[in-house]
Amino acid sequence: MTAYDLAKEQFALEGIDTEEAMKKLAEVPVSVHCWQGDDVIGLDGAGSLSGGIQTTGNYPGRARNFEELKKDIAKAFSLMPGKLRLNLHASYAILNGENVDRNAYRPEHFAPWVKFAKELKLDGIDFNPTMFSHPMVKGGLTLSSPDEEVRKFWVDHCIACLKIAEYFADEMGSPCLVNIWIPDGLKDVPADRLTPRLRLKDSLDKILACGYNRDKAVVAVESKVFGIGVESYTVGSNEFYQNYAAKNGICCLLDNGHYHPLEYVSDKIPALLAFYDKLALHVTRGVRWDSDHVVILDDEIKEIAKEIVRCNALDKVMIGLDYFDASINRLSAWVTGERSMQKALLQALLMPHAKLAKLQDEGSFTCLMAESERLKDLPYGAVWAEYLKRQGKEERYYEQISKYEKEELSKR
Ligand code: RNT
Ligand code: ZN
Repeated sequence: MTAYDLAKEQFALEGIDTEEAMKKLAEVPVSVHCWQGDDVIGLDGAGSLSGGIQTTGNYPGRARNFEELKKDIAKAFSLMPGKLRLNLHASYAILNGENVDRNAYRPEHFAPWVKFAKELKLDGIDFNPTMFSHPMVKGGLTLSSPDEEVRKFWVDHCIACLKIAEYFADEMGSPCLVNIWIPDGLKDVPADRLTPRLRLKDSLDKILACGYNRDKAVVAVESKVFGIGVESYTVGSNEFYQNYAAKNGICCLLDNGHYHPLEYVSDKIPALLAFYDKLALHVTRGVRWDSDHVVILDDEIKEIAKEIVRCNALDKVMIGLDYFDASINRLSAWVTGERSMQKALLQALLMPHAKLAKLQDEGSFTCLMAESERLKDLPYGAVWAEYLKRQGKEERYYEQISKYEKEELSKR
């Protein structure tokens, strides 16, 4: 008997079908962010990283152009199990020397990405307007700026992004998530908290009124608690966007680095699912703040995965990764994060949620705790190894990454 056969039997005793779990896992799309590969610098050369976000470290081998980024993504994706999507930022437009600014980007600027995504047989492409690292971010403000010209520029950018998203949806045969995140905020105590929010509201209204196709482009808004240099006030706060999304029939995107350290996105998922058909995630690992560390199999990611599974929301929660670590091999960062997400989902799929929920409802809390702790010892690892085997992936990926580092990254 193999380790998997034994594990299968052991899980069956708990009423869990490991085959079913692996089948479900293989169908859950995870959207992998392109920006881990080049420290969020982008390809449109508009400016150095701004917006209160930061990559730290200067591990050698950063992708410096489209060709290198594609090569790295292809290599990293080849080591990831499961169904993959590519999450692009508008700053990754392929302009080929054309003098065009972000307010006028067109689908053709992303055609090479579509070609690449098709070559990799990806499930779809997701998209993000890039409202940072650009001279039209004035005083740290974009969609909430008091400067009409600045606001219009970024409204037009978002509208351009919606057109590009429709193109992605058509080409890939899968709706494209368009996630709006802005860095707008203030370093010090505001004199007016309302007006910038009203301007943001008006900008969003203008964007949504452009007449985009809601079946093709799924718009989400991503809130934040604070950024570096914008510690005192964030225009697009959680309450602002949740209310905006609810009133306008769009989605919330929850980034688990964007809340106070004792607030948990795992708890927010079921709260929002009580009201929304869909919601989106940026899965990251905040260490003390929104530090964007690589996702590992820690307690919160397990809890997030559990909520998605036990709320029966695998088709409602759009899972995306968002972190950028420049202190370690960037491909390894990608693969470790994606595999951790998959592992967390697998563990969640291998839990007897109905039984545990029943214990909760019966008030059998002693039993609930004892059982929950006992279940932690089930042989998840054997099922994971079997899943990888069936996906044609090896358990160890470091060797391959280190080989790629020697042959490719070290020459950059
Ligand atoms: C920033 C947000 C945002 C970015 C990416 C690059 O705090 O998390 O999602 O990380 O868009
Ligand atoms: Zn994010």
